[in-house]
Amino acid sequence: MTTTERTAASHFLPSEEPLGLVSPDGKRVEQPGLPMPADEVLLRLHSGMVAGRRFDTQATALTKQGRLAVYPSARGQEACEIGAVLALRPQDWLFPTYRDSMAIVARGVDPIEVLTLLRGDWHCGYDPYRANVAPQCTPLATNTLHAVGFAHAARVKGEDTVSLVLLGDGATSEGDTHEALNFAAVWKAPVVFLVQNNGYAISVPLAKQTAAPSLAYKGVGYGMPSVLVDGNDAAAVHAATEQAVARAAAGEGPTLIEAITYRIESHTNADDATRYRERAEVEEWLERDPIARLKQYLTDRGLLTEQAQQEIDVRAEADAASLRERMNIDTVLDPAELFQHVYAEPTAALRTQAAELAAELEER
Ligand SMILES: Cc1ncc(C[n+]2csc(CCOP(=O)(O)OP(=O)(O)O)c2C)c(N)n1
Repeated sequence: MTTTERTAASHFLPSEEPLGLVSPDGKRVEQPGLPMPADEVLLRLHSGMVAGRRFDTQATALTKQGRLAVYPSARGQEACEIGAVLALRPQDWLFPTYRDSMAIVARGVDPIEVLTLLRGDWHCGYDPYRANVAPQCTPLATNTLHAVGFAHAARVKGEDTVSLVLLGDGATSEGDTHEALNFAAVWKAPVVFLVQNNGYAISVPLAKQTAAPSLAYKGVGYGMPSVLVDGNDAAAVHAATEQAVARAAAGEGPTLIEAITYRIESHTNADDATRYRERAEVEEWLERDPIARLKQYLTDRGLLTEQAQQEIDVRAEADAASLRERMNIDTVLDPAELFQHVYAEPTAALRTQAAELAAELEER
């Protein structure tokens, strides 16, 4: 390729300020090039975020009751989780992390199956092919490579499938992310990278993570359009993701979206965020709540009535109650399952260990 054939860098550059469509106080913001989703989509974003938050608070409560081993809350990140997932087409695939249970529920997976991993049972409690959702990845950034390989393979097979991969600000420092971005751009793989920049990688603040002007610049270096968006604005996240999915599906290659948001809770229930961040900072972000702003916008426009809001709340409450009841039933696990589904043909050592375990269980 000669220099003249290269795309100008400016084509890839993100905006200076995050793109938004609804301000923190619920007012419409004009954003050239980023269309406002239809009213019906905005209503689905709103009810999805309400349900997502209720699921999230329920899961957090279950950790306190000893029913869930660990839960990384996505409270405050609802606009990213729901906004991005609702922009996917049925045939697309989601590649989530441990933080993204809410997004998987929004994709249609039964919440109790989603929590199987975090409950400490099977690694993945749901059938990935039923809702096109890959297993949640706990090793950081490994899902970026899975998403690129999957998308590339789908294209080779002539399928119209886009991969959406969710990753955190910390994960952008992993080598895997850089390999994934490079291959995605070179292959023009149909992938959308959504970086949820929630300010922290456990206790490491963004300033200690990167010296880049924004994480969106990481896409520019590899040759892909990079978008900076207000991650607490569900309309904007949805619109940016939908555009990126359309580009990918049209064969125009990957997009990196950085969504600026904030993790309201601690990293997980095993972490204490008060040890590394000030309450005032959290308060500031509570003012930019993603649900409150869209609700305000919809209410002001007469699209969301009090009765409709009540119905949404009742539904979310019923879903949480059902999850709670089902999580209160102890699972019965067969220890022999430890040895299943690892190798098609178990190794001699594994066969011996399985026999030893069976004998030990027999003795008890
Ligand atoms: C390869 C790898 N290294 C380290 C860890 C330990 N670890 C778990 S979460 C985390 C921070 C991740 O932060 P970020 O990517 O910003 O995502 P967030 O948890 O904020 O959603 C780290 C270092 C891990 N899971 N995998």
